[in-house]
Amino acid sequence: MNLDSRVYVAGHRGLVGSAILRRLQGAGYGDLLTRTSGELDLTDAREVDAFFGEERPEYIFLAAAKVGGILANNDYPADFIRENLAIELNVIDAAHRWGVEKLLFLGSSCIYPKFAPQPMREEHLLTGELEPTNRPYAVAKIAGIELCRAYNAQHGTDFVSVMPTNLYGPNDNFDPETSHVLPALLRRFHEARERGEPSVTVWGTGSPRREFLHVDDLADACVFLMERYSGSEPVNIGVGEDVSIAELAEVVGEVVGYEGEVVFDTSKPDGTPRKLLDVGKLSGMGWRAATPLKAGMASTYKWFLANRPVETPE
Ligand code: GFB
Repeated sequence: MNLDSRVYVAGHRGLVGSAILRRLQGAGYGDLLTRTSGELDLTDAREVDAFFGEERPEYIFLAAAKVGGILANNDYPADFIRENLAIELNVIDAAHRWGVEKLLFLGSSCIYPKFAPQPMREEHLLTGELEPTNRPYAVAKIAGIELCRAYNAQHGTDFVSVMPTNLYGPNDNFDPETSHVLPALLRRFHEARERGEPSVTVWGTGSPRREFLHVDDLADACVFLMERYSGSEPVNIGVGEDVSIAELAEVVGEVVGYEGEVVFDTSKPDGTPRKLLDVGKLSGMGWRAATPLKAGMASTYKWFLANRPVETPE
């Protein structure tokens, strides 16, 4: 991939897609292609085929997906599997038929088995039962990885898959119910401090452990791999260390400046106890994440304050 390659970033308005677009623009890539979901419905095969025929992208970052936190996955299982399968099948098949040079597919650390050995290596995929709260999403994402592998084997395509850990950063979803834990707690602690609430609730027991990668680091790793890696084995992208949800809540409290009590709501699910990635494969290629958690969280909080929906007084 070079600076005048025609690069399509699918899902450019989302957390991952917007970071990849920022990274490519910053590096001087001059022929970038984007479409909003209103302009192009990636779940519609005919629309996708017409788009590929007109625009002829050469490289594709497939960051478009239906994503959400543990409750969203629990509440809308059919949407998560249907939309993600449709997007993957349409884009990967069209990429082959229209002779795309290379495609990078985004998997996720939550598609590894619920009790995979920790830290999880790429070969642990499909070696055990999945976490029930997001199994539909996980099966769809595993299908995407298998689509890339099968097209590479049968058609000689160059479609690679990456497995990012839990992500955070600008353009994340901060909705209290459907978001992931880090943005959800940033917003909840912020509102608790603004309203002078004596305590703030964190879901679950606080004991699950999670690894957090800033999305700008992920974008950098995706461009790094698009330029240097070919193969059908997925590549983990993470920071190589994790924190408990309770420890995360402490850091959120420090960043937001909230000093009230943290209460754990054990009626909410914990999900997978731990999902730390083994990042040996990627670090062996010479890439490491650059953003420490507290610094990344502080910059994300600043972004949230500048972009949060202004609360209209009743
Ligand atoms: O971030 P999260 O929703 O996703 O939950 P997963 C992580 C942990 O944070 C769980 C706890 O143990 C939650 O119980 N948690 C505490 C909270 N407070 C909150 C809160 O206010 N909101 C949320 N959302 N969690 C997701 C998958 O699993 O990982 C997705 O469901 C996706 O498919 C994502 O792949 C990367 O890390 O448990």
